[in-house]
Amino acid sequence: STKKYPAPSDIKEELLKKYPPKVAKKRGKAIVVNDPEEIPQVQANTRTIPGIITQRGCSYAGCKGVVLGPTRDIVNLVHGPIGCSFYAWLTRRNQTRPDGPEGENYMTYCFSTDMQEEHVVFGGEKKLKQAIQEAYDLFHPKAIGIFSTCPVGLIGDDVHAVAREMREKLGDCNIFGFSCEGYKGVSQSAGHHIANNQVFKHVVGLDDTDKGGKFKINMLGEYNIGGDAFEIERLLAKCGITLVASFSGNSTIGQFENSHTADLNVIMCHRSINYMAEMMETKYGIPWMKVNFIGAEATAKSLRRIARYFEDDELMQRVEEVIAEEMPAVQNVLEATYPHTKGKLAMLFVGGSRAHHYQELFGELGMETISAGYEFGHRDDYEGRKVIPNIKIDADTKNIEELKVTPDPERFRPRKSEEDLARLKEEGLDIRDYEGMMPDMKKGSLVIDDISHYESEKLIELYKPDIFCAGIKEKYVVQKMGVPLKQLHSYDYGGPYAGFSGAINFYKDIDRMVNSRVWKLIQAPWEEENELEATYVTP
Ligand code: CFN
Ligand code: HCA
Repeated sequence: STKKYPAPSDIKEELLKKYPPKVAKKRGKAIVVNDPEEIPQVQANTRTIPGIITQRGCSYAGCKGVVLGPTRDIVNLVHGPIGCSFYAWLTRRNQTRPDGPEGENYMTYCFSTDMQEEHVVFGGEKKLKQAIQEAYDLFHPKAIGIFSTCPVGLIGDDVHAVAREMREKLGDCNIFGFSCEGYKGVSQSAGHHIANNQVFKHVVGLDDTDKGGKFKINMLGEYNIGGDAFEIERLLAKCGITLVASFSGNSTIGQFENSHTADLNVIMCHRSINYMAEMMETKYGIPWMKVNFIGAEATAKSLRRIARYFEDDELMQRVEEVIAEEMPAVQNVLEATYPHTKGKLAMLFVGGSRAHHYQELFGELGMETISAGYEFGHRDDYEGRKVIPNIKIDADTKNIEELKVTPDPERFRPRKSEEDLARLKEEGLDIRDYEGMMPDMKKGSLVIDDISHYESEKLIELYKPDIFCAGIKEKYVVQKMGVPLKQLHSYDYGGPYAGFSGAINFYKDIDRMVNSRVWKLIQAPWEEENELEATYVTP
């Protein structure tokens, strides 16, 4: 890049300067200057320091909003005050086809027990039973999931006992609870884990029907934000790959029940769904492999990896044909945008996988990601599995129980033997090889976990990036600073950004954003009036 900015170590120092010593020491461990050759250790998945304005959300958001939210035919019933439901009501832009072949679809509904003071004082189980009965009478759904919010855990309502009782009473409705109170764990991440456990325990494996298909996969960690899953489904179908289940974009409970019949799990967002993949491998023998459909090159590579895994010449040839068919349109748009986007600087602070995945797309536009970080990623998401081979996948989440999973004597079927996997590795397909954010970022880029609001403002001042990618809480402050912000959560109003057509959409949107002069014309309120400055009290 041609832009000049201070050395990353100076920037780090500048970010920490304002904090009291103890806070600076802790934050310092979460801010690291990257070196892909010698990956530094980064502090991640630790509690946010109180008083710091974080981007993070809660466990309930990770369980209800993220993992179960995109399911179509499970009634997602929130046990708690109405606000918890309202703020998780389709705000994530997980889509559903308006034109069917849906059948049941409850995604647009907002189910809540509407907990009141009376229930906090005298208990809310009765109200919960009534709500389940009401949902059942109205819709006769195949399944109802109950999500605990903070007060439920505080007063001790037993949602699992209620689920059991109502399941027995109603007979033909699968009812299960999630103890995903917002305060569990340190972020959304704990909620992912809780969601994985309960879906695995109560749903996966219920339907053994072999539904046919030669190359059967599940797509894990794809949530159909802005219609991404539709584009991926289109590509898989075009290649002749059968999608048994998707966890959980555009999914049905029937898919989950049947998902153990697949021959491979491919994982998009490893952070949110790795638990499911590990448990399915242990119990049923289904191997898993990381893929990435964000970026045209990444999409091509991922399709080739899947074809390679199945070791089928016809499939490999078909995948090449599809890539050759799709690429010219992508190249055309890229040729038109690249000259305007080349050399521009991006910063990505979002979630637990996109801050990494979207660097591919920016790379295709010739843009450099100078600084990036996750809200709630773990160390393996940053440092990569390869550099820390013995990392226990979820070692640092102490307060979420792991399910005890053992091979199912009847249904365990190793899809590939250890020898097969070793041979594939020799031939260039190491299904266990996935890299995190840092191996893919340049030396000297600044990696920051759980970035604070203050730090992001400082970063923008110092780097003057051409685009900042984050979420709704950051969007307007950043734009008032004269920098366009692309929401990498909801895509604002855009998308899909996955696959080949998604890449085209992204190139066009980013070109428009980084080359618009409108942001520079804005005068922020604090440029007109005196700013109120506060300093931390040092104890
Ligand atoms: S769709 Fe995913 S891709 S599931 Fe996760 S870690 Fe969130 S909701 Mo927002 S956009 Fe984000 Fe990732 Fe996986 Fe989304 S980067 S924060 S919990 N996320
Ligand atoms: C969540 C959901 C979220 C929030 C997005 C944002 C999403 O974490 O609860 O902060 O703008 O993608 O909808 O990540």
